[in-house]
Amino acid sequence: MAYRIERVILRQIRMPLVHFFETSFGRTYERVIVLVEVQSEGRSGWGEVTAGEHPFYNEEWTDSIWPLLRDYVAPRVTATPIQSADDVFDRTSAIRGHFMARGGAEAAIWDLEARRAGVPLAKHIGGTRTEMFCGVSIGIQDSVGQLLAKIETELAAGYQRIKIKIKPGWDVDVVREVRKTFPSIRLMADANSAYTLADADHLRRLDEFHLMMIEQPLAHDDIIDHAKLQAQLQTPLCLDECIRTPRHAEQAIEMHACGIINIKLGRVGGFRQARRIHDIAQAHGIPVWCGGMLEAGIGRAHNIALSTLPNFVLPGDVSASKRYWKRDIIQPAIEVSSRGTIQVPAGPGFGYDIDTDYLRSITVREETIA
Ligand code: OSB
Ligand code: MG
Repeated sequence: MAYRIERVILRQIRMPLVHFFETSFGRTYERVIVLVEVQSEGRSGWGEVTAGEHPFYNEEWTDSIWPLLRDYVAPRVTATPIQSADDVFDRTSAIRGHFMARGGAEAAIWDLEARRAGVPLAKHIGGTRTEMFCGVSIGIQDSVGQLLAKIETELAAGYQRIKIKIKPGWDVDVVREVRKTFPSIRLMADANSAYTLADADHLRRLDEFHLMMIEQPLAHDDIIDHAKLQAQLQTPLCLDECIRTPRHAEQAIEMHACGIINIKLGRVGGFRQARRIHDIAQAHGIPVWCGGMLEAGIGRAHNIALSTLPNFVLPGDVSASKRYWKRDIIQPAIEVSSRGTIQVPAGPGFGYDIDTDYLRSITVREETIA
């Protein structure tokens, strides 16, 4: 049953974070997020573009998304009827990169299609789980004491694993303190490309702390150096920034550049590519987990659907709305059980309602492409 996307509505919203979030490339106090609404036959589907405010995680940022979606993606998805959301990634394949902008629109169309069919998005993408496992990502803090206090709070809330951000000067000594205080928790570290292969000896000092994995220590675009580093470490590497396409996943696995893959919907261009990467990893016995990009509720709800695919066997970075927002843009807010799980909603589409009053109040830019 083909359907036509009649309208694409872009919105930019501003939302202050409850706590700042610091990675090796800087601090974020407020998110500026682009949302994509697609309309067809009186129904809407919603997507969230996961790019940051600056082109530091990848090349996309808040201001690159708008013209890309308006001038390149919207014309391609409205031109002719959609046969299946699974074809949408290919419609935009003439565009090099810009996976987050393209993925935001693709995810909106998956949501719309699931709502048309009256099924949960999780089921529509082929997911099987009814609950997903949650960890938290804790940014770089002003002191180790603050970090230990935050970890304590998150463990008490039930989260199943703790990820801390590291960078040169905030790494081995910090991890040692965390391990001393919490000897048996599931712990990992994410460097967001803050090191080079010249730091291999230094990074090897992390082996004694039995981390579940070290995420993306080296350059955002260098699978080969990660393979060289992995050969010198006991701790499994997990790739985030490096894996943008299914082919990258195949190459990284073939070269033993990682033992685990973090899948982010935006980074790879949406559900179709995410599922392919998931399937490749599964076929090779490589576990995956769902990463986060400080999403508001819509992106978070899409991440929950993605995490229902069977090879999402490790706790990811998708956690409760209240860790980020005083008020989320969806209702109800996303909650995490005391066992550190999120119940996958059973309603059609991504399964939450848009809080339209709140959304209107935080919208700073809007444009309709018909
Ligand atoms: O590398 O996983 C990352 C946030 C912004 C950019 C990159 C990353 C992150 C996180 C936060 O780790 C995950 C989250 O809580 O959404
Ligand atoms: Mg990461």
